Amino acid sequence: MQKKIALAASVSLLLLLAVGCGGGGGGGEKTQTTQKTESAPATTGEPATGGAQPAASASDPMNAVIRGTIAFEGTAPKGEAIKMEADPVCKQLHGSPVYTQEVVANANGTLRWVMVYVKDGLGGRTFPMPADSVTIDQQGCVYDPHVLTMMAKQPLRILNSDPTLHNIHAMPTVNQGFNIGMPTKGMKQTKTFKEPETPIHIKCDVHKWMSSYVGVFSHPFHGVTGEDGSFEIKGLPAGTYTIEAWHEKLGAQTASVTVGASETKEVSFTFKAASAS
Ligand SMILES: [Cu+2]
Repeated sequence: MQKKIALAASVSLLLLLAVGCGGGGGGGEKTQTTQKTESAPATTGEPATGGAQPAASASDPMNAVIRGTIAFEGTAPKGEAIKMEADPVCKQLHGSPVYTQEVVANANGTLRWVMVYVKDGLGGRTFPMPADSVTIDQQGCVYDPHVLTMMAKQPLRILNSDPTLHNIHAMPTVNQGFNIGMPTKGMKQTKTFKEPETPIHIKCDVHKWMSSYVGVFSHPFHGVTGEDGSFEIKGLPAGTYTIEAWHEKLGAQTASVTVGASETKEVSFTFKAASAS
């Protein structure tokens, strides 16, 4: 008796499958899906650090740009040569003095090593993880780069390119910190910060002059100024944003910027030399 019921059930299932396959919609849908994938709009620009590519849609195109420069007013403090004698290996790695990277004025009157990022205005949007990891190297007994930005949960590759012991010590307050000894040249480690947190201070417990800052964000709209002091945040949806510029010695400034779809807006900040220096 039970066998018969089972058999009947199998036959019904076969019939259902046959109906499903023969139905007019199936084939068409498949083609549509393929087309959708192929014709997906290309992302309209890379974010400041070239990481994630947020998905765009017709109703919420992500192609607005906010860009500008970080001007520097006044005289930068005299670059202080780092005393690397404490570790002869570090000293030997350099033929000429190495200067601190705290306040670095560029030749064009701008400021280097400023983190610039969207602080507010993205609402509840979420953004995919960038495909690439972010790298910090310990090279010549300084951190390269001195300031970097990344997304939460994005892998942070830590390298030691020096033939000496470095002890990289991250000191977040929201995230879990880490403290890793890397005694040999070529050592690698990978770490992540799970939550957005800016800034996170990183230092070396062996070489007290070694210092770096990391900005960790829930989105890909961030970057750090380089030798021309400019920044560009691409691939934004239209909206009103709070843009923040942060410098380790000269503080933070914010500006509110409204940008429409496909629009580019300029915003600039001016940091003044600290009077005490
Ligand atoms: Cu070190």
